[in-house]
Amino acid sequence: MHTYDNPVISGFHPDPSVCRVGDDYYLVCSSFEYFPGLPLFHSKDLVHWERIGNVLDRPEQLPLPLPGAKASGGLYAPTIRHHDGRYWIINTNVDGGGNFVVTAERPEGPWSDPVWIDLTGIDPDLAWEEDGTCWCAFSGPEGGINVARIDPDKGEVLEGPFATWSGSGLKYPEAPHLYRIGDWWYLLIAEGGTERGHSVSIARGRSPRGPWEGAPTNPLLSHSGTGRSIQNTGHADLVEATDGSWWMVLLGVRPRGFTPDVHVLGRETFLTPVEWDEDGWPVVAPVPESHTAPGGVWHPVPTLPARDDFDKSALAPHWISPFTRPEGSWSLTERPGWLTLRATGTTLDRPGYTFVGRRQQHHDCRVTAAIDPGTGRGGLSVRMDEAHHYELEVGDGQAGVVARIGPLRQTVAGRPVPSGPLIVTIAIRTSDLVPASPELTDGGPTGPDTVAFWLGDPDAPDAQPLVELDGRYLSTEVACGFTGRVVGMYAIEGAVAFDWFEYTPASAPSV
Ligand code: 6LW
Repeated sequence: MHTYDNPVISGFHPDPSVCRVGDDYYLVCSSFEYFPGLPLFHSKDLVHWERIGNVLDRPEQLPLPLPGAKASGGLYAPTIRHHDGRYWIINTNVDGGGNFVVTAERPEGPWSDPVWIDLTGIDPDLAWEEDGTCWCAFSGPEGGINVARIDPDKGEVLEGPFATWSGSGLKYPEAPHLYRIGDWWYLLIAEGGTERGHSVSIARGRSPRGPWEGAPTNPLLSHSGTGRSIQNTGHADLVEATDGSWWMVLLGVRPRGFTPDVHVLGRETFLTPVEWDEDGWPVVAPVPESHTAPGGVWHPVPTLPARDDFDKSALAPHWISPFTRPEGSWSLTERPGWLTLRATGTTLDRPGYTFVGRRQQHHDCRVTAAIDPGTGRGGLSVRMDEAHHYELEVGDGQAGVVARIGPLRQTVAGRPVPSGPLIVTIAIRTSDLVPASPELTDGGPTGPDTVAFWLGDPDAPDAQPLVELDGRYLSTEVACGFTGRVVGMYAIEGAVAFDWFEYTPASAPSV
């Protein structure tokens, strides 16, 4: 038997939804203001997940820039299901249009353009009765769980919506999923809010209309008030594995640092086993740091390459951009073997800039890139949002570190650099391993990590350390919102070219 470690998808991949088609599992997550939207993964064993693309990767599917978009806006929680020979995803664009359905013959796509549904609220789900009747459960604008009978092909509401079972009384009942299992319909929800009080609850009835009976053991799952290293567990989806065992994917966080401890990687996707008791209720153990893998299959998949030499004709699907990625803002052909970014905005402090990055997926990691600023200005940035980001910026013969924390913005550690290509590095280390520099915290409580900036590769003799900043200010608890850190390349003046980009987990195995 094999053992897996949680999270099964690290970095900000919240609100996971999973379905099984034969021996294949597919999983989709929220992506908020980032383009392309809705990352889609494939697995043969529920443990090893390979990103196979993004569901919304065409401007006509996702009008960009998202009108009036803001950080943590955009695409909230999706649901993926397979029915009648097609893959279905229902989702909410809170910054443009509301709830919609997209379908595909193959999970790799192409996915259809959105069919919009006149339902308000978030966290829509899809479930079909045997006669083909389709139900959409969702978290209604009044804060309760609602269900409506819909035609998902036409986007028509045929009945309802009407309020239904909304949990055991905790705040924010949301993330509903309907399942027909045996003689029962089950309604799984999250309640308690996506912070430390997050939990999973369930009810059952003889019809999607109810009436519903809540499980006597609700909440089924909560880490609230425990000392577990995984917190905020909730927003779950159930799946029966090929061997007949049952599993739950859900979101959780891995906080770091001194109390009140903060998380920097966003809400990640975790996997935990589900048993059924003699009364037909699911029993969910606390989410384990590691566990015996689902039986029968162990199917490792290719992990993200550490280095991208930008020698392909398209950007790999894990590259994401906040709010938009207009034609002409990036090129892989202008300078073959380089990614050339052209400025569309003059600052990272307001949406509309050119940025191409990837999720930070490890607490300890190093990002190194070869940059040629030419006559432009840009560099490497680690960001939460427009008001919380650090960057190593090169331009006008100078390299400097810029820190934006809320209303404060400071340039530190500038120094002259020769023209032409140079190597720049951001090294992120957890405080547990490397106490933050005393001058940073005056010996006070340590944050989750430190973010160090180097000219050159830190392992090279000619490397020059610039400065080391406290990582707590790039955490969700400080920045607020639903995402996690993204590290990437940007241009805010002219054209800036990148020969390669390397992301190396400092201690954890690559995902
Ligand atoms: C998601 C909802 C939630 O739609 O946050 O806190 C939203 N819970 O379930 C974004 O993740």
